[in-house]
Amino acid sequence: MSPTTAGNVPPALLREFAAVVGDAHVLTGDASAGYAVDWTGGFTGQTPAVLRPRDTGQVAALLALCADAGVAVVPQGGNTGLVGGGVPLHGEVVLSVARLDRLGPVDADARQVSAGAGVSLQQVSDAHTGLDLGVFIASRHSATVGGAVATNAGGLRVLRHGPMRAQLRGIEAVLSDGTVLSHMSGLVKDNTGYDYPSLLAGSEGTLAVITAARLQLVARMADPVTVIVGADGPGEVHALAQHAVREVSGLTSAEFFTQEGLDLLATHAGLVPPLRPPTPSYLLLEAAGPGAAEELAAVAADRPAAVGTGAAERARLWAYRERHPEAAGFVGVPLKLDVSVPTSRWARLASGVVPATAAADPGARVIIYGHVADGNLHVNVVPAAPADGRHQDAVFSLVASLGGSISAEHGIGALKARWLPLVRSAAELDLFARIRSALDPAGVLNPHVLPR
Ligand code: 2HG
Ligand code: ZN
Repeated sequence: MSPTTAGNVPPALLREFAAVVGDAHVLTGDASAGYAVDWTGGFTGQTPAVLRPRDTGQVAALLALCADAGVAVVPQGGNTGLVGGGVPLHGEVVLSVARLDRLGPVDADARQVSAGAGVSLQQVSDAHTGLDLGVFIASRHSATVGGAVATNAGGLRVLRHGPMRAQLRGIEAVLSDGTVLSHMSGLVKDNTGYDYPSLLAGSEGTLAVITAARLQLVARMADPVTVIVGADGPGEVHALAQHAVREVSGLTSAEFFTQEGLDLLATHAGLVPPLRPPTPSYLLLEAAGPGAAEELAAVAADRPAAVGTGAAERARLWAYRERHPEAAGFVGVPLKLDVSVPTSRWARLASGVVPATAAADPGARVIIYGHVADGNLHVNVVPAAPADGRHQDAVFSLVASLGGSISAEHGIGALKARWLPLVRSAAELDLFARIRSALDPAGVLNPHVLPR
């Protein structure tokens, strides 16, 4: 049976949902609208109901009802995703994990904490004065643990701590038939079978609904220093970033952006440029610990630079990079293309992607920025020509020719499913489909994300 779509949820099933979570937590009509559109406004769907369970038992009961009825479900966290993977584009029921918001005590010896899927990343970060979450993303106040694990979120400190999967020491999740899986002891050494928490990280809601995670924490940064260095272009940014990776022992971030993005932020968000005169490209570096300021100064050498040490000054410098996701949105609805290549080819990608996009759509506005030490570039395109796939064709072909990936940290979602064969073999896609049908035989979990 193929899963049910929009409007086809019978009233009797809505009553069964309400018997599990209470009437107040089955949202329909206008109350559900905010859950059906993504942050960019680029993905708008519709849903017969938004379900807001309070605990894992309720998630299990709801999923069992949906699987029995063949009703498709889109799990949703903070709804900060950028590839349409968390919104009901085909009339699915939305299962919001927002109310799974229990944050356990921090185990200071293990440096770990258990967090419900609805806890925000900022709340995890705030859980202990001396410890922090290794994953740091601009949407951390809204993005949830469940969504960040499900998409294997990356962000601004991956070069130091890795993505969300690397923070994962255990998971609790519910399969589509209502089976609860729990492995939350957080043991560092535990070779007792398949590492399914790792498999669920990055599964984009297609294999199970993540209800909680056991997370490794890292030492909070001591005396961080932030610097923005002006550069001629991607080649120089890459060389400077590599220098920093080699020589700055406490390096946590190496972030790239351009004058085009800054111009938009200056015009539409009132940001005062960080350096005068402006330069074509910028590299933001952050490091912590003894000697950080001197080591960063040695990388910047005699280039134009702005330095921040106190919290307010660092926040001011970070705003130039952290507000870049908003920049393209000031002039249209952007396509958010998140790609990566081997780090040594990053400058070729950054220099080639704007002309490649212009060849497909000369009027398109293209803003690039990203995580240079990870080989990860964000290509934000505001199309002038119809957004019929030509922009993805142009960008993803270049990426594939450089041996790269069409999704570095945002996932495949609805935006990129069509292009997955560019970077994954038929044998791999077949394996994905076999894993998927083993875990979700009813085919109800996010059926339009990733290939079946
Ligand atoms: C970032 O690095 C995020 O700021 C968002 O991954 C990127 O909006 C985007 O394209
Ligand atoms: Zn990013």
